[in-house]
Amino acid sequence: MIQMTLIQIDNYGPWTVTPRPRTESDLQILQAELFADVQRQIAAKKGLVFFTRFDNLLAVTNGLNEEDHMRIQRSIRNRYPITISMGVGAAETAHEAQRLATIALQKEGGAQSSGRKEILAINNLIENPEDSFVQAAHIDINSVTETLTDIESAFDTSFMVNKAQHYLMTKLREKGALLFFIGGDNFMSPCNGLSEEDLTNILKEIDEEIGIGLKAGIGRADNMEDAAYMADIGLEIIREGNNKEWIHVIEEL
Ligand SMILES: Nc1nc2c(ncn2[C@@H]2O[C@H](COP(=O)(O)OP(=O)(O)OP(=O)(O)O)[C@@H](O)[C@H]2O)c(=O)[nH]1
Ligand SMILES: [Mg+2]
Repeated sequence: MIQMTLIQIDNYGPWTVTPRPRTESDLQILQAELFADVQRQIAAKKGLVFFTRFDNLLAVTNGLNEEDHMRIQRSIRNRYPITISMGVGAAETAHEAQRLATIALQKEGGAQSSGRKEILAINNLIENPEDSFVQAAHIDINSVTETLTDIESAFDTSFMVNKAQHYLMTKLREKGALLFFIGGDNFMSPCNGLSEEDLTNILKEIDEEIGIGLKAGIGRADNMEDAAYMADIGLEIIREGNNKEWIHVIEEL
């Protein structure tokens, strides 16, 4: 099972414009610092946070219990001008886990409700460590430096990376997997239940449809940190073979 946590800033929309619109750069700094802060705390327990929409962060949190979540909320409240609510869910696929986490939080009130503050809404947690399992795919664009970064304008490269992201999200979502941009030409997909054949077919389809070549390292572990690390090793092995493989799975360190 994969466990996911939705982290949502409480009443953020109204706060950004009260008593008058706050300087955009300050909001960007707040969002970036909150992401880094929550990442540091969740990473300490071998989880991983994705910046998603910044006011809503999604994290793979296998290994974090109720108290771990509460401590993060308290620490943010003590140091920031905002509070965060969380929803937690665990399921066989990442899409289902985040859906359960989201529904649990939505039941406690809206994101723009001034009455909802620092809620921890747990649908379910992984109780038995033996049930904890994460499959992660680290997906990367082939030769982005030669074909885009060193040739196209920065904005046009970003546009192409975004296009690849949209195609990946669309196809992975149909299989119950998620896909997050993690910087550069890199994407991370928590993808429990996705077969190697399905992922290979998705990468081949995208190459045919938009001409962007992708490769994926896949890692499997009882926590996100180790799964992502093994996925990174898988990518390196594909590179060593001059990107001939579409995917490479690593299950043991
Ligand atoms: N978040 C993240 N970003 C990375 C990682 N590795 C590389 N990047 C970023 O992605 C950019 C592209 O790197 P590569 O994918 O190695 O370069 P490439 O030209 O596409 O070469 P190949 O992928 O080997 O075909 C780098 O300049 C970094 O900005 C990583 O592990 N994580
Ligand atoms: Mg690349």
